[in-house]
Amino acid sequence: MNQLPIRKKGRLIIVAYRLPFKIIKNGSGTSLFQNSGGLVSAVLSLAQGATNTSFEFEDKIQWIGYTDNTAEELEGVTLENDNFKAHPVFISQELNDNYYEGFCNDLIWPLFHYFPTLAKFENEFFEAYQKANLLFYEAMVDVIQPDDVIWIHDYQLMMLPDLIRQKFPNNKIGFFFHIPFPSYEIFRLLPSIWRDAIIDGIMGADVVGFHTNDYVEYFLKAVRMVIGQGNRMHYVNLNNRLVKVDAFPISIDYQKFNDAFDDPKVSKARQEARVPLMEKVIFSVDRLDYSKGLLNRLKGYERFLEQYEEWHGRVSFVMMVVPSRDQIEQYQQMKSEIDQMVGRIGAQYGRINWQPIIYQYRSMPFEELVGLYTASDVALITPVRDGMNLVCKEYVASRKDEQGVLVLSEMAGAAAELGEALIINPTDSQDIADAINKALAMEPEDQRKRMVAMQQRLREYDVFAWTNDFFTQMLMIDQEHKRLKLDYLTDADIVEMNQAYSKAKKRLFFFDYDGTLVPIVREPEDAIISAETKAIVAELAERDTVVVISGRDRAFLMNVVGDLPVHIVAEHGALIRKKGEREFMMNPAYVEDWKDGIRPILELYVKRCPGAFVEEKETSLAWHYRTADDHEYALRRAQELAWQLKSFIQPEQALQIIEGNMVIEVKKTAFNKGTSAKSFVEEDDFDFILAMGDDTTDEDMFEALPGSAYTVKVGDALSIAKKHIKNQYAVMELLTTFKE
Ligand code: GDG
Repeated sequence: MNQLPIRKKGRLIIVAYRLPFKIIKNGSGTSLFQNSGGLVSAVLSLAQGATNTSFEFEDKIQWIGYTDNTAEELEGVTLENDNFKAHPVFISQELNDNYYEGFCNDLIWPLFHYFPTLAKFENEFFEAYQKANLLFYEAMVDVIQPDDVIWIHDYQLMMLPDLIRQKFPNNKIGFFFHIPFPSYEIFRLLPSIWRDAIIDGIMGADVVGFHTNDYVEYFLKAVRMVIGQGNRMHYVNLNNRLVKVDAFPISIDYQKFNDAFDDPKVSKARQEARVPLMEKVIFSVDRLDYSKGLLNRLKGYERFLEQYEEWHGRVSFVMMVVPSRDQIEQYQQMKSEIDQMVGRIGAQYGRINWQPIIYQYRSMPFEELVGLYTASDVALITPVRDGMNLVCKEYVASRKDEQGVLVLSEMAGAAAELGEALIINPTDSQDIADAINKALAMEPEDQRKRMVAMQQRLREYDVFAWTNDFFTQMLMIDQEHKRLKLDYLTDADIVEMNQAYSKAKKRLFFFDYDGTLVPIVREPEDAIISAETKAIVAELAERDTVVVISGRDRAFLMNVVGDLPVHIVAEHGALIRKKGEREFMMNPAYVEDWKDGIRPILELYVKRCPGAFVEEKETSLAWHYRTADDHEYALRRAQELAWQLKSFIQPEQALQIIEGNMVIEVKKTAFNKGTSAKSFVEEDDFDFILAMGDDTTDEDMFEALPGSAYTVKVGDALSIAKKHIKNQYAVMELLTTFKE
């Protein structure tokens, strides 16, 4: 990965639901026992400089998280070890029941894993969630220092980024989401106040990370639908700042699992595991959870036994289930269904000397886990929904012998990266049965090829690369901000510009029309340039080259500025009328081969949105909703339409969707205000260029002009223009200052 030249210093603050320590009381005092999870080691490597990021972290890592201990128990205890300083968040039992057990685990977890029928929508859950997020915030307020970088984790803390942002606008905040972000149809099941709070909360971060591109896309759609903000590639522009939303597929400490193969304790565990087992071993391990597809797996295995008799007596399926939340009724019920099904399969297919399933309900030490990974011929991972799934990655990494077959559900985020696995649909028992058979029969050479390919990918993007990637993005957003920052034109700037103007011999002006030469008005046809403005532009055009560059059609522009001695660019560069000529020339790059496919979609949205209408320009189609009866409703429809168009349009159509002021417009990508402006610049050796515009489409123009050009954005939206100016009246004032 490319390293950025800039380095940034500061402390690292991690916020996750739980502190990564057990607090152990011993005789005289207390010690912290650090957990060894993936996140802890990733963060540690970052702080110890083992990961080569552009951040240089100072001091110990500050970790904010919940602890089971009470404030009294921790009174006087130093919550620090060599690497971390812990800042505990105390949450009362009652609050935690409604917050963690309630909102997080009885609502968000099932809903976001596509189990809406298990989701409980209780008002007190939401209140508790807000209160608990505030408790995390309060635990941090006195910890945060100006250069600190804050990294918040997961669905328990979705409101925290914005709480911090309000008080600490300049600190870098990252947010990573470890579970799936669902499609909008699921997300919208949440009451709208909750939806708003979640999206607003997360959008307080600078960088928002998910495991896969699908989750990114679903989240961006939720942002669009809930707060009405669209995205440009991976950026959402909140007017005063940018948020980057991207995929960062979490990984594992590859080397640790790969090296473990040769660890004597692991070898011993591997050998011991094989002794009582049959010729072939299938293995699985997961927490007890409905998302993990445990029953689907058993059904698939049952089908396999039913159909592939040749394997009877030759295969052992070791199914380890790690206890989790089994105090809850749903989980108890699931567990008893698993118990029954394991019993039934054993009773039907087992023999005195063969047990088809060895099922255990417990957790294991690391060595036993890797011992089992490396003792098995097949890993059978069948979640019905899983954010990523690390077990499958650990299985691949631990196979230093390059043997073993991974059977993996397409519903795991990891499936996007592990294409060489046998990918199955967990609801399809036949699919699972066939995959088990194929895996058991797979030739060693085929196993090796697949394993090596997957290993190479995981080695390159391990958990350290993941962290590095995330932090690099946090830094890059700073650079993007700098590029777009708001810098108003000062009196001194105007004096400097006037001097450059006087000195110059060949001067070129670009003016956008709506919002620049005329104020924005409710009815587009009422936007008629005033006589006063016209006179100012005419005076400039007497001496200099002036281009009026707009998205409007040619008829309108001819009507309003056709009598001025200016060049006119219509429809974002598709049509150009040169000064003094009568006719517009069509951009030769334009091919009319697309409108019939797009028009019906826009018309459908006219039917769905009373008052909206389609405008057909020569080279574009525009869906206007300025005139819609209900603006809020129309805005939602507009967001939906833009979304639908984005998924409908294929890259080879070379079409672009422009989200303007109360209008969604579709046009060809072959030209824009940038390509058009450039063609004028190239016509002569201009030594003074000034471009002004207020619209998103003017960004193309600002970007295309040479570095020496003056670029001025009208209004305060983020822009790559060098300077901003308040409004259209200020534009006129500025133009009157240019004298020969
Ligand atoms: C969430 C998302 C996402 C399990 N049993 C034992 C044991 N484990 C370890 C595994 C693995 C981890 O627990 C389980 O990780 P998963 O990713 O499979 O699942 P979740 O806990 O649901 O995690 C998930 C993850 O966050 C990260 O973003 O991938 O989608 O749901 O590391 O090895 N470890 C030991 N003994 C056990 O008995 N030592």
